[in-house]
Amino acid sequence: MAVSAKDTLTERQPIDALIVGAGFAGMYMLHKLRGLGFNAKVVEAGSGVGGTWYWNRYPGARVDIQSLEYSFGFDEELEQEWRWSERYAPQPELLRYAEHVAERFDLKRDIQFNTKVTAAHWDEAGQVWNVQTDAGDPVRCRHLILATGCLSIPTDVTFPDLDTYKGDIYRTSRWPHEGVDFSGMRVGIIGTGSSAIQSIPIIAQQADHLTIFQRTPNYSMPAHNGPIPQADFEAWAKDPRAYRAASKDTVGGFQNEASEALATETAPEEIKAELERRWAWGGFRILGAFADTSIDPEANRIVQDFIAGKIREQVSDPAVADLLTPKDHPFGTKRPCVDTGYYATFNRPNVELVNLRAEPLVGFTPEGIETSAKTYAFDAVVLATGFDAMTGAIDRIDLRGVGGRRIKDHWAEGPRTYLGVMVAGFPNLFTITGPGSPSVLTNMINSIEQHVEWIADCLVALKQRQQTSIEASEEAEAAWCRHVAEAVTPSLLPQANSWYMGANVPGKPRMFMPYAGGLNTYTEICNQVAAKDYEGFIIRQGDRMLSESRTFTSHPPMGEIPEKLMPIIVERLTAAGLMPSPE
Ligand code: N01
Repeated sequence: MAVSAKDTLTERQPIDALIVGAGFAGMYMLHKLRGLGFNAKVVEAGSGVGGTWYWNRYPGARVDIQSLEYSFGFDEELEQEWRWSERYAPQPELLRYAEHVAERFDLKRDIQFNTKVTAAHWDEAGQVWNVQTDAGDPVRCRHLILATGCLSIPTDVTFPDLDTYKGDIYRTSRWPHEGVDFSGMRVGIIGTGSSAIQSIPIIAQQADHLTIFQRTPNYSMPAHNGPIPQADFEAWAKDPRAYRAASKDTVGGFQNEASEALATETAPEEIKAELERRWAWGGFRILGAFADTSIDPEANRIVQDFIAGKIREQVSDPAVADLLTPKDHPFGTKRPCVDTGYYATFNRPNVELVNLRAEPLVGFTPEGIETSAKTYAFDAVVLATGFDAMTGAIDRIDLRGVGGRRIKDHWAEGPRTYLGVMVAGFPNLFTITGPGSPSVLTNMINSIEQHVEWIADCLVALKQRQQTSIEASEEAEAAWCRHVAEAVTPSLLPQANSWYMGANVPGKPRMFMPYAGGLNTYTEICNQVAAKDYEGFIIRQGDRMLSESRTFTSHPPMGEIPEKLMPIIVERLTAAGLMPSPE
């Protein structure tokens, strides 16, 4: 008789590792641990693998990092046998890829679908996690690995009288599997983030009329999607290992021709040529044009003005173009969007832009949406209103560590982690791409591979020495949080009301959550920590403390900083109390 994941999850002996989530992170973690001889299982809330690509099925959904780089590199055969059809793969193809990976490595036999983890309590005496799911029987595991995704829980945003609305309501993040046909309908969409920017052009082609409710415009760059350019494919095919290594050895985990030139020291005609070249290339390449745009407001303004010009070029009504131009945050301080035909969509006669800053949204009526100016009638409304990012999936679990301490209390003033991987007081709990790691500032799949491999190495090291638990020390966690702040404070990133800052969720502590020091630097730090016998971690065997390293000293040396930027950096670090005031 076949044994299912469900049967083995209820064994009396604790399993080695329970992984929560069967997205790319959970799938690779399972594969890696199984290969190392661990008894690992996965629970997944959805009915299939794919995580982000399982849930976000809205029209136009596709990846914003080139597919040649947004795919697994851990297995050469997998890499060789899969061919992406486009530069930026669409969601259905990404889901097929996830399914292919699951099939190829026979993952599903260890995944229990349609199951949510509701609680996980650390049992100090037994040195195990007692995990409760909504599927019934509790699970005991030595290690609990949260592969729950950074953008997996939609915000709880609601609107007055939403329940009175008689039409259909769709959320981009929970799109019906059978799809939606908007033909002949009057459709409204709330939000203008990446999800909306990708779906609007497609919905506009289908719907009779589309009304877009915008509160804050975003920067969006053209994907110039299509078949993978031959030169790019050849650069990859020549040596996929080297290509992958080059992607990982970058700040963002993808190749971006990052320049060291300063915009403020470059002649205007050279700036224009460089920005045009990168705009024509498409996607995030423009982010790497100049080294000072992420720090110096004057340099950032140059790119802002360039993009404003591009919006004016694409949108025929100057008033609409002006409304679509971001003015409240520097370029790159919210995750920029990558679109296919977004701005041109506003030239269609069936598309209308409503500026919620001028006419705030009052609520819903049975017919549609009411603003302070008028009521708009719709057959269907789409909510593209975003996610409770980075912490949402974790703090919805009743997670309790040593002494019953709740993660929610530990994170009351913002998420605290060591290396974005472990939390003080929560032994044997790992987060993949958790807060305090580069995660959402990078090509996620390269971040995922780094995390999975580091966690797997850590579990092997523990097993070899028969150690039963590992836990971040309070001191190392505090030092890491300080380093996370040091990494972001010199930049303009904290200046936007972004989901990176928790600003899109009322009551959420304002704190820049991801690590902005770069994937390459971060990887080096994690490797150093491991090489120093897991510096900053407390390691136990039963109730015996085996090693107690409380410090974190593995800071990387500061890279070379252009002299011109030093005063800004010093001023920001000093103002934040992260550097003593110069006498
Ligand atoms: O969410 P968002 P998203 N009334 O938070 C508006 C990734 N992603 O799902 O800015 C009116 O960016 C809100 O307005 P404002 C990517 O990392 C990647 O689009 O708060 N409006 C905003 O316009 C991305 O950054 C891809 O003023 C309200 C929008 O809703 C992240 O996911 C594709 C409102 C939310 O935008 C999140 O993107 C999609 C209210 N009460 C997503 N509440 C790829 O390309 C919210 N809004 C791979």
